[in-house]
Amino acid sequence: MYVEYVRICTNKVSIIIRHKQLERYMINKIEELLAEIEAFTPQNSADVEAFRIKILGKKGALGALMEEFKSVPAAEKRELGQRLNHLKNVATERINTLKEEIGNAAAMNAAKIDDMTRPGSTESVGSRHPISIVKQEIESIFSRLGYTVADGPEIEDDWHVFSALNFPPEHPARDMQDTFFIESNPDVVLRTHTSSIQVRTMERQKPPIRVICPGRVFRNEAISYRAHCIFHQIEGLYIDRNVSFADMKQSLLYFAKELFGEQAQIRMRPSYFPFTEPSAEVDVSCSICGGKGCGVCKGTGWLEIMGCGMVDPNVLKYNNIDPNEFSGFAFGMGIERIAMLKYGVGDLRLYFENDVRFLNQFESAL
Ligand code: 2NM
Repeated sequence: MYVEYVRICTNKVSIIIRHKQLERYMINKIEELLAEIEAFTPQNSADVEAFRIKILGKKGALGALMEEFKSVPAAEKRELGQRLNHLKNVATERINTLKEEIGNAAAMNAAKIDDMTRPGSTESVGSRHPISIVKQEIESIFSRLGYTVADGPEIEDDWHVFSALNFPPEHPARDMQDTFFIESNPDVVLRTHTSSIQVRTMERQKPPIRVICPGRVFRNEAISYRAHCIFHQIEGLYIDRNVSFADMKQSLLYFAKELFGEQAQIRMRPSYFPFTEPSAEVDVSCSICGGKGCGVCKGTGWLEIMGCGMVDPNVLKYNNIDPNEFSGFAFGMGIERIAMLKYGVGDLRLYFENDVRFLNQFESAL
């Protein structure tokens, strides 16, 4: 019995000793950590974060103490709990302060101006698209001849794109292969030329008419270095009394000289368009070789720049203009093609890719 009592007794004593030791151990540990927190001098925000994890993290020093706190007898819990709380508050506050200080220092460093005479950084400005530059230049040349600029819809109907322009019902341009139609309604088409704007001009206005019509046009074509399903055109129309082929020739010569330089010459070759009769292709003398023949003009000395012709009497009639009283000429050109010749760009697709390394190379006064 006695032996048994002593054993129980020493057990109790050893438990008490163990608790006393644990309490002392924890107080020491808390003091140590408080000292460590005070001495901590991080170099950067990564240091602070590593320190936070070490002290306050899930498996950090505070967590370990909390775990041991569970074994502390109730009588000692009050004092030790206060100490642990104090440690947690000190650590949290210190880490938050350090985070803020380091963040501010980084911002200060980034904004540091070490040379007050250095020029400021410049904003990069965009440049006008080459198609837009050439379009404006062409508009400007014809405006000096008294033309005004007109606009119209890209989604059109059969009348404005084909019928009013004397395209016969079986004309190949009306084929699905060449023209984009709306599936549910074949009367709705994407315009294949900007002549549709001129039909709309004739609807609104009586002669004299002097108008140029720039815009996007759409054709069902395979894309290559020289063709695209979307491209830009400018077409011109001049209707008045006694407008002659000679007037057209002189106007287009003036245009060629303004665009390509005083040395430019033009020639006309017979051609065919449904809306003009007679019709012609206009070539300009090659500005690369001066007409002697080179790679660009394929040895001919000439470059094709546009089509033109005297407005077919049928077109005038369809648009309620009396062909016995009025006559006119019209012309049309692809802006991409003119821009290719002007800038020596070999691949038309560059105009549609919007690569700034390409676009940056163009400058304009306009
Ligand atoms: C071209 C070539 C020749 C043209 C004709 C008309 C209109 F409205 F008077 F009928 N507008 N555009 C025309 C004439 C267009 O482009 C190559």
